Amino acid sequence: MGVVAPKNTEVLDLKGLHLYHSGISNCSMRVRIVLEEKGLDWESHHLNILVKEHITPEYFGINPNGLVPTLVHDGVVIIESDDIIDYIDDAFPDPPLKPAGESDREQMYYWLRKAVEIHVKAVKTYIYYKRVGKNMAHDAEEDEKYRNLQTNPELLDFHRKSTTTGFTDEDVGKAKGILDDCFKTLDNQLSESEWIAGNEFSLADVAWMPLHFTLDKLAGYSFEPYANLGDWAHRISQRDSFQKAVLDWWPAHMGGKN
Ligand SMILES: N[C@@H](CCC(=O)N[C@@H](CS)C(=O)NCC(=O)O)C(=O)O
Repeated sequence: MGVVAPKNTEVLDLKGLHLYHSGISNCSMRVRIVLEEKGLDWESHHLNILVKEHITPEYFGINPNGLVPTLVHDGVVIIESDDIIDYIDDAFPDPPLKPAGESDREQMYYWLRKAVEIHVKAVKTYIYYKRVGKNMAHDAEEDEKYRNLQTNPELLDFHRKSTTTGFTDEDVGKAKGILDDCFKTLDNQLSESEWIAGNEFSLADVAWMPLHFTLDKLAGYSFEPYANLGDWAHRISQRDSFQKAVLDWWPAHMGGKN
């Protein structure tokens, strides 16, 4: 979706880079990783999604889906993590996080879009079923507030399921099937190249590392069968950006610092 015209016009006056994000959110991690890789100064607007700090008319006025992350750059509002990190790489090209070669770049965009495309049906469904949904207290008044603010049908349906019937074994089986296919393909890819889209670290690696991290930490998804992915994740975990963007923001009650 990229750039949006916000209803909450207060953000139009913001100068510099402002990130609305959550410590635990894998989509927010992507943006924080890119900001740290590029050594940019940014202002944090932290919203704890576990206690629904993002479910307010003010925030829906900035991001019409009521999701984190949202980047505001000199008053320009950008939503959707894949579009945000692509935008940052264009606006601040040093060091570049898009491969120079055409086929590597196509591969990068394929995996970048894929990460976002499978988010609700696979990643979110699997994590909520395994972990988050069970820990989230539901309150009728809060649920009504959400329904009044949310207009996106896929998100309304997800919310309805997670607050009423829960996800079925079939939903979760489908989610796991999608994840298994992706990780199997990525594991094969990483036997041929150092990184997901060729031999340079790129936005594709940025997009998938948070999925690896949160599926492991929050949902106990097993990466045992994927040795190349294990090696790739280890290499990323050694980068400064991983410490600053992922570990430093991981919630304290889950063993992190935030
Ligand atoms: N396609 C969006 C998905 C954003 C998203 O689902 N964010 C999650 C955290 S990773 C969120 O805001 N969850 C809170 C909610 O669903 O209310 C993106 O890539 O930015």
